[in-house]
Amino acid sequence: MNSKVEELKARFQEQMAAVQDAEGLEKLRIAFLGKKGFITDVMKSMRDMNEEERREMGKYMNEFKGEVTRQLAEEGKKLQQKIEAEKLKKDVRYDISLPCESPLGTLHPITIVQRELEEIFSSMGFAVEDFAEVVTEYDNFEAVNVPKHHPARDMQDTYYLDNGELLKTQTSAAQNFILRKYGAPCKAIFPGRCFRNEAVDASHETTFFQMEGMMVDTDISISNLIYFMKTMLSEVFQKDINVRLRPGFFPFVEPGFELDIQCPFCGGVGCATCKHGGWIELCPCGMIHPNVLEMGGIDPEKYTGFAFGLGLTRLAMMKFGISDIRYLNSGNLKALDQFRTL
Ligand code: FA5
Repeated sequence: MNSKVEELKARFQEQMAAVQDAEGLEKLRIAFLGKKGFITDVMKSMRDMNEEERREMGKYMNEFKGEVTRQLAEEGKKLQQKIEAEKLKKDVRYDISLPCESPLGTLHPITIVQRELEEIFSSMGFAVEDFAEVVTEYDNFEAVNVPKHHPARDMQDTYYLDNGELLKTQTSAAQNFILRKYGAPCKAIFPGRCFRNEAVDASHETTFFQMEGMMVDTDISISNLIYFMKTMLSEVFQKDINVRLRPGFFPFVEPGFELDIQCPFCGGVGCATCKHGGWIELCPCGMIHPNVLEMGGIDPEKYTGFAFGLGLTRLAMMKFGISDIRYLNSGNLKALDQFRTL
């Protein structure tokens, strides 16, 4: 009986000495420890032995099994170390003090303007919020006072999902969420990507960015709106900017306005950017409609507020003098690299 174990031990040592790699080691493990391996075979054959023989054989085999397991693990570790040492030898060593050959990336012009605006508004106490791009019809339209079949929906056709949700057409889709999250008083901006089924041209894209802002408190009036807009635009263009309000219709504000800025490039004299009119239409805005406040859980008898929906993409175009909106989504690095600022 002893000789049988001795023979197995010798066979194991012989085969272990011949192991070259992880694959060979695994084969050896299966040959000895596997379900149909030598050790299992011997263990099974113990059923036919008498009790004394079984006890003796059991002891030898358990010791042998432990030894096999230990040696396999040890050899596995050695092989792994060998592999890593070889890999290290092959590794190309870089001199990190050498100048970088590949060009550095740069932030997208829209990201640059978005971050700048976030900083300006944060410094004025506004929270910066994010919202989904796929939204419900309720958030995009109903919650901002645009019920089903309202003609204002025609101007904002978009892409619908099979489950009835849609790609948001305006950052106003987050108004209800913001009002419910903060209640009153509230000061927040929420930039975001918007989608519309548009005929694409130099100033219209199917995918573009807006930055919405809202302020709700007691006694908020249009003068607060004008103050914040003027301060923000003067920071962005690094000079005093004159603004004017024209009446504009949006179902979620009453009264509603189009805020124009006096052309920062020609000072209002007239140039190609302002199409020689001296003013540039930049930001629809107005006093939040009482229905919208109410749907957001805020008492319109007690609170008032303003909201604006800045065309972030258009602002970036203006800031960097980009003549065609299509450059911005083109992924064409040669085109985008012209607006490198960092
Ligand atoms: C709105 O989307 C309103 N939600 C804005 C608003 C918010 C009004 C809060 C009142 C209170 P409008 O559809 O005009 O409004 O879009 C706002 C701005 O988004 C536009 O002035 C323009 O700068 C930009 N914009 C709209 N459509 C496109 C487009 N297809 N491509 C690029 N920019 C666009």
